[in-house]
Amino acid sequence: LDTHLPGFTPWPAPEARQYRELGLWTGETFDDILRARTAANPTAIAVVDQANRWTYAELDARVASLAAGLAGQGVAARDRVLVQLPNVAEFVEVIFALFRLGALPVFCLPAHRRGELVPIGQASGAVAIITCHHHQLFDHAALAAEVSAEVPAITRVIVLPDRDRTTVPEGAVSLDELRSAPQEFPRAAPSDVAFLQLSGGSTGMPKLIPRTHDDYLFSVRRSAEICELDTDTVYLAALPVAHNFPMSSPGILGALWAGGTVAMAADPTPATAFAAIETFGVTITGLVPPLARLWAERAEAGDTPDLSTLRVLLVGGARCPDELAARIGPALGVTLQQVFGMAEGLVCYTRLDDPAEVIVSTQGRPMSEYDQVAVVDEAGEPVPPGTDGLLQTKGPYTIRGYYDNAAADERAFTSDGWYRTGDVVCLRPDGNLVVKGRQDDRVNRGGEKVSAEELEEHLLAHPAVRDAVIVSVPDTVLGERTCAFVLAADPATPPTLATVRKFVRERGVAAWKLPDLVEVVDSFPETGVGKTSRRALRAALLAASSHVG
Ligand code: J2J
Repeated sequence: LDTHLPGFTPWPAPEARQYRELGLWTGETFDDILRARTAANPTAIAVVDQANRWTYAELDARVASLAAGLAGQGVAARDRVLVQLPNVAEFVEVIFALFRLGALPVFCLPAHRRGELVPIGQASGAVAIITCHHHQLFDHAALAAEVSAEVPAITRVIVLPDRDRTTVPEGAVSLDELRSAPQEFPRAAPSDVAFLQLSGGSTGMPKLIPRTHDDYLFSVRRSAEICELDTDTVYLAALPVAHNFPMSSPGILGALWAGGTVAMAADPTPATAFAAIETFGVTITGLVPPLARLWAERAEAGDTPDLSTLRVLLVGGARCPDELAARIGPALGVTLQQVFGMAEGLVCYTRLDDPAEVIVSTQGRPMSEYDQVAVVDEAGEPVPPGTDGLLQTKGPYTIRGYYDNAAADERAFTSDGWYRTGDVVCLRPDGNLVVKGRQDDRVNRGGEKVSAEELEEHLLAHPAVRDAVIVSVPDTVLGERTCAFVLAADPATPPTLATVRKFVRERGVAAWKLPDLVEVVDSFPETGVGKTSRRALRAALLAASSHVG
């Protein structure tokens, strides 16, 4: 099958041919991998969580009957389906059932609300949403019903019942009642899109990332090799599993690729995750830096469950301070592996046998010798070696365009197909990258990205706000936090942090996007060209806070 999903930008034919000839793209699908691992070792444990423990044979059987059930609901090959599930075994079952059908999961996060899910539903053209009933006291079934009411194409709401009940709300279909007798479906094309991932920090029109079986499986396989996974691997999904990092670096898919075990942690706190490590015999996991700090502090304090099975801790998603990087290995008795990746493609790792200096002070090097990286200035010209510049990349698993979004492509890709990451990096002579910052106004709040533009739009809708500018401010816990500089509509009644946060929350956005600080000012400093100077605002805030002491 040579036709691709409309809205997907394939790699140019010569590159695609080269990646195939080199054996980087193997022509396998995710469903092929599950079937092959099941055939090879049906009784090995594939997935565990607090309530479930499934062998590969059991997972495969569940996938077969759920795929048939979804087909019975009219979900067909190439249909997009929003998946909003917490870290539970059923996440794996659902996405592999969709793969078996040739339908495309769209990976939403449990923290997403109406303000994210509606635009994602519209942009993806989704026909269904699969979610849980409650998670952390929030009614996801009710949210899904709202989203389906607002997005006419979403005609089915499929809900995983809570563990202590069997029913789901009116109007929803229970995932448990859906399973039916297995049937055969045409095999998906390896070169076609397998799912849509989300880009961090996008506005109104979300940027959806189309990843193919060929390209993603290559990155999963290389990641599994670099992280030395095998059939004894137990990977703990501690971060929300729909993120690209716990999904694929090496993540749950890496663990399954290697024939190992996926363990799901209900949340990433030391209390929950340490118990999971002991219970499931976890060997490897991944965290963002603020959580890695929490884990290290907790372990340093002593009296923890037995963590001796844990061998590797990946840390990424945001810059890991060198000081923290140096603490992690000794505190947790692990090898630290830094990972600098992006859902659009390129993933860099430090290697397990790298010298300590490399592991502690760099974000590693690309996983493949076929990754191309360039460090350039604003004009796109290469900067001298060893100086800071903007990272651009292309290669066998870095996309050539977003899903059906020409305006975003125009900004994010060069005319010859390089992805402009927006990251400011320094490429060392030894080939390792050090991440220095961002070119744009995106705030990296402990790994969760906040688009300044998106948050500003929400604030501008508040009647007490005449104008607003979001800047990132350094934070010892999260790395960065969001500060909203605000011009009050009426200086006599300036908006407060509490009212602004409540307002943004009620507009239905993920909690991590609520501003951390509000500073009411009389005017915004300007750059020479009449644009607001975020740099000057940031400097003013730092100066003011040092006065306060
Ligand atoms: C500094 N910034 C980093 C790091 C990502 C593995 C790991 C992470 C992601 C991810 C991922 C960083 N130091 N170690 O997809 O497979 C920032 C950069 C980057 C952006 C991508 C994976 N690791 N970042 O975080 O798509 O700014 O992917 O461009 O969410 O996170 O964000 P995202």
